[in-house]
Amino acid sequence: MAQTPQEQGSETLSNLLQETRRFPPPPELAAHANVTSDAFAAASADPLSFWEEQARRLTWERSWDKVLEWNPPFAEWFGGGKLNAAVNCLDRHVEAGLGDRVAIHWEGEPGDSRAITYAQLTGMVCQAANAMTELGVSKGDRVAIYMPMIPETVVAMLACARLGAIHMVVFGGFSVDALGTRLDDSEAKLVVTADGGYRRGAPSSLKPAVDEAVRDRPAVENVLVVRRTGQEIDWSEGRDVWWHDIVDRQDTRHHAEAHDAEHPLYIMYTSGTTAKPKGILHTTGGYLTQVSYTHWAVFDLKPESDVFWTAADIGWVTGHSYIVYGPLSNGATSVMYEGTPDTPHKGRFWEIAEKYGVSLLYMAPTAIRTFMKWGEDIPAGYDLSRLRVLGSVGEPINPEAYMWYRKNIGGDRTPVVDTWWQTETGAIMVSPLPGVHSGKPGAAMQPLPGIAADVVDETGASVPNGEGGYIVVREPWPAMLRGIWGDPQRYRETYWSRFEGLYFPGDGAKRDEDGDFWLLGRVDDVMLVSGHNISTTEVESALVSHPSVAEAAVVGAADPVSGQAIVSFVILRGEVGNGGDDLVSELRSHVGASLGPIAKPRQIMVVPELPKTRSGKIMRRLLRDVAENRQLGDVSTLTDSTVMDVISAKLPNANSDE
Ligand code: 6R9
Repeated sequence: MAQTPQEQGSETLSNLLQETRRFPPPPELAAHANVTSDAFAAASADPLSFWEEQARRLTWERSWDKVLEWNPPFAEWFGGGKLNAAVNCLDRHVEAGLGDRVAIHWEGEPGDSRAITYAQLTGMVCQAANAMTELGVSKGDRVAIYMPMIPETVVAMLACARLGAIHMVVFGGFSVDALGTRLDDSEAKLVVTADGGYRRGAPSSLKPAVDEAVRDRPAVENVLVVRRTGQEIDWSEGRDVWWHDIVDRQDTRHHAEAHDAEHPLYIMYTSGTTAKPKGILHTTGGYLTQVSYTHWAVFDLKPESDVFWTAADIGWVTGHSYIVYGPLSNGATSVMYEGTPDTPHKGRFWEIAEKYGVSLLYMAPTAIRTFMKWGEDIPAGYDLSRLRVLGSVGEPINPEAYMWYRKNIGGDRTPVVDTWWQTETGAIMVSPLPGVHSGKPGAAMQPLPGIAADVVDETGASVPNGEGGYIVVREPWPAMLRGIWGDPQRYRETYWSRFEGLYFPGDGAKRDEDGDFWLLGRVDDVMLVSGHNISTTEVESALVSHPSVAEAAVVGAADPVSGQAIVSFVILRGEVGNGGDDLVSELRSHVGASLGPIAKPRQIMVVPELPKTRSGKIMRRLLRDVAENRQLGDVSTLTDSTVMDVISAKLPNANSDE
């Protein structure tokens, strides 16, 4: 018999792996933590005063008249206030005497490196702002940035912020089509790019994709090109301008105008599952307030002594908030790395962490699982003793990956903060605080102070402890998206129509017996097998907890008998070879033993790679296409579009027990 939604919700929860391990904050960290448990009570008693206090961590040219103006679903934070995001990230630190502090330790993939101080970065950003002005960019214009991970990318973003131009960074791995649709939607007039960047030990070109995308798009007036690799490129006289020709000759001073708190700062496109990508709009004052606060609070940042590293791409919102705006607004010293983790060897990340004495590290579970696959001997060869806090973002972190990260990277000593948020939320929303919470492997724990996140059932009512449902946000928050670029109706429909008056992120969650949050992935990914709700995350975690499995992706495929059947794709750990003849049946039993027989996959295929986005999220819709023998959908936002060919080619003799 069909279940009620409530029954389905709590059942999703009851399937979860039992997790009883707890890791209290290290006493030394707790004793000096930036944020203690008092913050929660203070913030919930008066959230608006709490956010005002955080806004005062920034420098405003004019203070706000009103903290929040809320006309659901449209919010205005700090209305009447004026500030410049670039000044907050740069000039004010120089004025405070920190000009000689390193802002960015940049490491190129071939081994070249640059240490850029706050004074130098300020000068570079002023020069770029002057150059963009010369190219006719002014306040409100859109500027596309299609770049490798080099300092000029940060410089270009901050130059836009300085001018009040709206930046739109497109991940350098995206296809011509993906770039083109974003140029159309944002009507960008300038594209900043490079000849190429280094990836996997070789120059990888960028300029040809821009040439192709811009060919039929006369709205783009100029292409500003950084020389990074020295590759041969085509040149369009009059349109293309070398960065070193125009930027380097500019004045290193630039007078920055203060912009309204609600002035747009950037657009970031998220692909969603179908149709046209959504241009998520972020504005200045509220965004910077929450990004700055969360970076300081969640990582317990001590800017005078910590070295922070977000090992993620700048074309992902994580790069915007925690490579650029969070660390720089806090005056932190950050590491930025251009290339891939296995070039020229699999210890590259740990070599970099050792070289710069990284103390706070932030990365995605997909990277952690890759390191698990390569084996613990690799990080064991480096001195990682400076690390104090490890962060995770982008997907639910499987308990197994959490334990591996904590033990092999964190020396069994560092807290792991599993941070839940989205492009749309702009900044971290749910996360443990390293000096407050006893971490649970796989749990995002609690909404941060000032954030009214909740777990609700189908009707929008809070679920009691011990039950599952949907994560929602009940009150506006400073870094929330202000809309979808050019499409207010889609903004309402996508985020505000599922539950009356509540923001709906689209993720499933459970609240455990202690009231702590566990994120279960996208609601669209929840499978309905013989009338039972099973989350893909849980089956994946069960598979990853088997010693032979490094990564797993699970989808529900149409099945004549059970409605949906569970189909799994697994990547094996390096040391197990092909895993042996009995591997598939062994894995099925392993899942059955962890989660119950209903969760046993119908099919398990061993694959060499999985299709992923720039942030390492598995594109399950493509795997569903494969599992249901359909033509593949849009692959333009895959980091590596050849992966699907490899998987499809494997299918006829797939390692299945069917
Ligand atoms: C920051 C970012 C957002 C989606 C989000 C959720 C998933 C992110 C997570 C997580 C479980 C975490 N997600 N962090 N799921 N635990 N700690 O990733 O933004 O690329 O927009 O993706 O990522 O499904 O809804 P974005």
